[in-house]
Amino acid sequence: MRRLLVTGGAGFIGSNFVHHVIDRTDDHVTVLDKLTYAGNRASLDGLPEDRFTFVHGDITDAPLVDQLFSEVDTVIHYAAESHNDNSLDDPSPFLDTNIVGTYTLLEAARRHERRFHHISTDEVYGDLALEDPARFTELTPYNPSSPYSSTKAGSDLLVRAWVRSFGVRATISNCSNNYGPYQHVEKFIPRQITNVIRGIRPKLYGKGENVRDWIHADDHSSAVLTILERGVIGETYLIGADGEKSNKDVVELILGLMGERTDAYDHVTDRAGHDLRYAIDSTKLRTELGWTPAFRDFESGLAATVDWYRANEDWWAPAKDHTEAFYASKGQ
Ligand code: NAD
Ligand code: TDX
Repeated sequence: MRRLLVTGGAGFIGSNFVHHVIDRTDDHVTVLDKLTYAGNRASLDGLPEDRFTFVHGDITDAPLVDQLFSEVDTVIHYAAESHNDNSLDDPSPFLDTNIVGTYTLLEAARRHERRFHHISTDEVYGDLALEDPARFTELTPYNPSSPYSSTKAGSDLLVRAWVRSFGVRATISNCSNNYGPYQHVEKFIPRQITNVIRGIRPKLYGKGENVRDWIHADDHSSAVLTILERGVIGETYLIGADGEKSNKDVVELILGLMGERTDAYDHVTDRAGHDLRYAIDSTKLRTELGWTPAFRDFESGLAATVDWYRANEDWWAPAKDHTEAFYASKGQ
């Protein structure tokens, strides 16, 4: 039995990973989460008390981090400010959590000689042209566009430096866009699903031609568990499931699945510096570590996600009104 510390475990992907690990291993999991606007304790309901501990706290709190690192073997670092649009509004918490927070954890990993896995994003590589057949690989140069992605890029580089300079036993994964249940309504897919439930027309930034490479959060979790079990220290692994879709196609799919006319959406003000296209080549993870995604059909994964938001309004409704008020203030 390993003792795992999961930072950001009350967020969308971190909570998915906690359930994934509890269901498939004998490990004990401690979650450290600040419960920002994005964290939701209810996403961790139902976990067995003898295998799960929740600690409400901040990853920049060095004494607390030090104490928790002394009690575990392995740390999986999900905590972040994660939304590009918020980073354009106020970058400051992105610097604190994504940069200073990651630094605080790395120093503790170094002192306590703990195995560390850093969760990151394909956005560190910038964007690709729409018609370009190329995809990101582990060798693509870093070229982040937004305050969010630049702080994630900075955090990746800190991890690499702590591996090389101090021998910290760390791995990094950079994943494409996740979808599935328990995602905050500020993000694209849940925003549009909950808009339709509320009778609001979906909002597409600009022309809606931008492409994202969608992966189900369950597949992200299985990939991270694979890296923890078989990954090589110091290596970076890209995680993706060949799920490229334009935003327009996704909105039309959601509308169709929800029984609405597929043209019943609005074009709104584009995101500043909006990345055109992301696409992941996950050959390294698949061939070297033997990982494969379980979700192969985006439309059925999306249909199950629509069903989840229909059935779990109590989970998302408290955040919906002020999220929409924020977007409305920016013409989005
Ligand atoms: P999220 O915003 O849903 O969750 C973030 C969690 O971190 C929340 O529970 C929040 O309370 C917590 N947190 C924030 N600041 C903290 C702090 N200072 N101390 C402790 N906890 C803090 O984000 P998510 O979508 O689940 O993303 C998780 C990670 O995965 C992030 O590192 C993100 O960069 C990465 N990622 C996300 C995606 C995606 O599509 N969502 C894709 C690739 C990588
Ligand atoms: O209302 C919207 N309309 C719209 O057209 C919203 C909220 C978004 N969009 C567009 C912007 C993007 O092209 O949809 C696409 C997806 O937007 P987000 O859900 O905000 O995701 P993105 O900016 O691509 O970043 C996500 O994937 C990488 C996560 O939020 C990051 O945490 C992760 O690193």
